[in-house]
Amino acid sequence: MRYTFETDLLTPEQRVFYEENGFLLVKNLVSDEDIDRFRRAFERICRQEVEVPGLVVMRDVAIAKSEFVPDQKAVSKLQDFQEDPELFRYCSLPQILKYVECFTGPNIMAMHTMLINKPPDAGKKTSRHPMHQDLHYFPFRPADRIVCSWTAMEKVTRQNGCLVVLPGTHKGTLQEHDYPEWEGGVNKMYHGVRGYDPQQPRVHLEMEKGDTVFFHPLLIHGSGMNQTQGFRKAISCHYASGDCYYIDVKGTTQENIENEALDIAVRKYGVEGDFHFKDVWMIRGRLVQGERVSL
Ligand SMILES: O=C(O)CCC(=O)C(=O)O
Repeated sequence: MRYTFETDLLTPEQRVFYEENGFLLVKNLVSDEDIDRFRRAFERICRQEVEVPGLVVMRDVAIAKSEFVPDQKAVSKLQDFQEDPELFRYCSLPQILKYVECFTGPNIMAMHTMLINKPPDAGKKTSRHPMHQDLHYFPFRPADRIVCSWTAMEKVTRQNGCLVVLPGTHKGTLQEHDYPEWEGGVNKMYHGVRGYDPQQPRVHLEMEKGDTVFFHPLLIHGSGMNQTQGFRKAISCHYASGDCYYIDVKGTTQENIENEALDIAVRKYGVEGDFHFKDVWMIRGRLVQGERVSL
């Protein structure tokens, strides 16, 4: 088996399922109590009661273009919450790390953190997340030692825009990504697989609060429009083995995201000159288990 390690946690059926499909859904992994704490931490940030270094607060394009409203309804996503102890607790939950270890091995870095607050769609379908591979954003390898955990903070359904995956696509290669040409606009950094064929067989991952899906960074996935009036919430972390290494993405399909990420980093950290894509990731990464060998 190439994608999973032998531990005493995964059943043979679960291992085979991940090997074949590139994702694994675990029911009821995070308690209601923990999720309610994450929700309260999110609300405090939205009310601007706490300041978190490095945190990126994003707004949906449909909202960003309208008048700014300073409350949680304006926030579509928090990114890089590694300096918020309450939210970052998610990344070190022992029951999550036990699963993560099956994909990364014992040295574990939390590399990328997000809380997604998918807003009710304002009619322009901008709440969709285009189909993409997360590896597009990462200048580190090997891909097989990277995994995402994504936990539903409430019931997620096709109606409120659950995750959609293309099973087995983790066995392919990294594809070219671009901004999709959507009439209503597309959110910042939401690149999609170029020339994506919507006829490919898809699976909608409907989940209950606390259910968690682990998936491979080459798995093509996205999420649909939120057709309800509620804000669909999920919390996620991308983990990588502490033994992963950085690569130079110059001259590869990832050069477009490198340029965009560096532009943002220059504005965010005020850095200039000798600052590289890998530095963006070195700053974000936090060790959560074992040793930080080379990341
Ligand atoms: O939570 C979602 O709607 C999709 C998140 C996602 O695919 C991502 O941020 O890479």
